[in-house]
Amino acid sequence: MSEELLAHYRQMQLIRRVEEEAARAYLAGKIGGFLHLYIGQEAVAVGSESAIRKTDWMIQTYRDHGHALVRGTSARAIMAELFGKDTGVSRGLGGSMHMFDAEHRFLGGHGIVGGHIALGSGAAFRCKYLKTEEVVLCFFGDGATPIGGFHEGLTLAAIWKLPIVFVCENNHYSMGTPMERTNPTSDVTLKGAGYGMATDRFEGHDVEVVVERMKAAVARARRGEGPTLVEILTYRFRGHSMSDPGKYRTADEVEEMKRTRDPVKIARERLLARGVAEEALATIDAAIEAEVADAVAFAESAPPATAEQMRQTVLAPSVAYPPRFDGAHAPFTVDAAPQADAQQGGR
Ligand SMILES: Cc1ncc(C[n+]2csc(CCOP(=O)(O)OP(=O)(O)O)c2C)c(N)n1
Ligand SMILES: [Mg+2]
Repeated sequence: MSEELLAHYRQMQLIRRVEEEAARAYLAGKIGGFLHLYIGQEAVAVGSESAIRKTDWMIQTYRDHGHALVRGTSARAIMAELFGKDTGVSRGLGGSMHMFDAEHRFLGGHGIVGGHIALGSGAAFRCKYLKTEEVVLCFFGDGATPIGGFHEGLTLAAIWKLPIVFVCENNHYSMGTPMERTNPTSDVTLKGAGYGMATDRFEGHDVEVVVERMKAAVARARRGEGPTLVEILTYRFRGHSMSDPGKYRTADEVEEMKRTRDPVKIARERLLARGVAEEALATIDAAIEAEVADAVAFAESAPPATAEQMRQTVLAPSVAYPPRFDGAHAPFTVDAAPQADAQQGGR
């Protein structure tokens, strides 16, 4: 038991340290765009990964660094992605919100709230259609549950008994809006019951609890008994994104949650209580520090994307760049375009 918990502690600590360093780099101006941290919620991704096989699938919202890490994306590839480098997991084009790793069966990284839930059902349909016995875990926040895509995704999964577990990571806020202002009920599982599917609801600060409860839902999906909606009550210790003034909750509330519901702290204290030596944890922590420092150095040292790399990854191969209309090497201009079109009979 301690061996497994040690591995989970290691993963949670890695997620936390990667994100703390990402926040630091963001404030130093080295990371652009959005950055949504998962700090405080780590037990959900780690426990869920432990309940599935490497051949199963995960799909997640924009709060996706932890999920990519547990699937197997390296800290290097994640950090390089945040730094916008070609060596990043999405070749630097996705950034924080769009980590995507086909090799590790991680289907993103999606920026539109609720937009990926029907995609999760689609992936589960593929598993059922091809009889692969694989399962899809589809994660989203409390703020996604009033969205149309949520209801469409759940409806299809229920009708077709798809092998999918919908995991609502209820951290009680959608940006700065508390759940009671976005949902008529505080119990998300009532919505699953409305679609006739199995449900479960529990606090997700203790990784061992997450593993056990997720295993039950995954087993149900694998047995062909259809989807489960699991609501996991969790809490994010940082702002919604890096530009969150945090005025919608008190400092006391955050401090209390950190004191009583920090997944890394809970795991650490349990390991010590089970007789794991302080030095063993210190050794793990030191290895993580080295891994994270290496990831930052890797991300920083990679050259920025060249214009040619951007062209190759943004435009379809058949598109000339800059666009040419007459075969000559004249750059496209607004004035030249209609004339060129006319010469070629229009396009
Ligand atoms: C369709 C859509 N509407 C609004 C937004 C802006 N937005 C980004 S995150 C967010 C809050 C979502 O909260 P929740 O689903 O609880 O996830 P959390 O950020 O708490 O993990 C909103 C409204 C968006 N990205 N997509
Ligand atoms: Mg939320």
